[in-house]
Amino acid sequence: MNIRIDVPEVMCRASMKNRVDQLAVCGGAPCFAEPLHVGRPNVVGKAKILQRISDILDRSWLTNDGQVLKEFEQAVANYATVKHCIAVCNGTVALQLAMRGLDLQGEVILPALTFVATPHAVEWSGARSVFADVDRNHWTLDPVDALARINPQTTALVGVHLWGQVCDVARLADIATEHRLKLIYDASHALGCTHSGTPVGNFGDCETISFHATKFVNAAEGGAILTNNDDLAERLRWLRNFGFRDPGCVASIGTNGKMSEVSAAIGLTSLEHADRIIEINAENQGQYQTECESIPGVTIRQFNAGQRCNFQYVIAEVDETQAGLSRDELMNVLRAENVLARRYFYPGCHRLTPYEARGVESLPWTDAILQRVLVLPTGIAVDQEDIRAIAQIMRLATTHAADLRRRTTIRQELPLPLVSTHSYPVSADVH
Ligand code: T4K
Repeated sequence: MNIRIDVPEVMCRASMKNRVDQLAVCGGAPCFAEPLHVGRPNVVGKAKILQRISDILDRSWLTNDGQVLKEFEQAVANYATVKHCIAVCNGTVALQLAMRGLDLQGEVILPALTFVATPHAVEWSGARSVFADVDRNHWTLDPVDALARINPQTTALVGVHLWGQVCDVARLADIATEHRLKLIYDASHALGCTHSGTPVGNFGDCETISFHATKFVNAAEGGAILTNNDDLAERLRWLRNFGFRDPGCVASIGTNGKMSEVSAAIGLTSLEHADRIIEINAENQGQYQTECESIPGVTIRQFNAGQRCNFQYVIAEVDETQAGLSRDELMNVLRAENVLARRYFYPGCHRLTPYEARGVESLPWTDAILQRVLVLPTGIAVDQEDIRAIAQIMRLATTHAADLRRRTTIRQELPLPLVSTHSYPVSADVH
């Protein structure tokens, strides 16, 4: 699946800045004429997508276990070398169905350092989220803290392979076995990643994927549950289709979690480019690492070291004492330059309204990490020149931190545009 992608000609080239007074927070023009988003979809294989959609329309079979959906499920299963892939309408529903399929009740232990969809899915399934801290090195569910929170009400552990870093799957499996707990992984960020050579999709009772537009393989909206468990796979197929076991025979309460043929067509085409997108992401990650090496207090985090990684997120860790600027101040500097850096998943799920009201857990590593993390743009819409310009902005800002801190503009958090009106060229040619 290593297909060439003609990386789009980005029209809005950066203007390189050399002096602090050129920074936008000091009154200069933004470095980028148009916003550079985190999560810009990798739109690839446009001609192939349109051909597939045309075929779908000709067949007049738009959803409900269509031909393209089956092809997509098989392709994902092959890619992850897992027995079953059950594709659904999004990653949140994938989590909800996984939890329903495994009959989670009582309490479920999970990290607070995740997108809010993870605890929400626990609550939708009727269980209660119990947040545990993350491991200081990997930033994934800490087996020691998870173990300490197990009580007779606990029914499951949910690990999150955050930003492609695979959890400590061996220790979590041991704990789950010893305490007879179900084990689910939210692998929304981790398709294509491996642990000890085993691809994500093969761990725990099942793993869930997101194919949202912002993911490196996308179906516009989509998700999937991957499992090697035949019974669970069968149950999930009923659950996704209103509980129908056969036409006319409802086996259980179900929902409508089906993926349409059009989404499957986009997903299948995207998956065909997965390896090339990973190569581009890896190049971007390497370039960020090189460019940021000499910036005090800014470290580009290396995920899943020694293993295969999809590099779909580039994470800068900002150490305020060395950088002279806080993460938020640096984010404001970048946003003023039209680099829409994000501080995912601040302030942590434990501090979001529905969960905070129950009393905030003490999660020291989660809180510390969430003060330092800045997610930078990557994917096929970003090129090496852009990365050089982004790094140069951060270098100028940290070099002149004391000067910048005297300005009020550095404390102004610019809102993110809800909908972008800018049209990026996409790659139409696939070879
Ligand atoms: N578990 C984890 C660990 C997850 O991270 C997620 C989702 C889930 C579960 C649930 O999976 P899904 O149900 O979403 O399949 C985004 C995504 O919406 C969400 O999928 C993702 N994680 C989360 C980390 O990020 P937002 O609210 O930050 O931003 P959004 O979707 O508006 O897009 C971000 C930026 O991307 C925008 O500023 C502009 C750009 N963009 C976005 C879209 C949708 C485009 O340029 N084009 C587009 O079509 O949530």
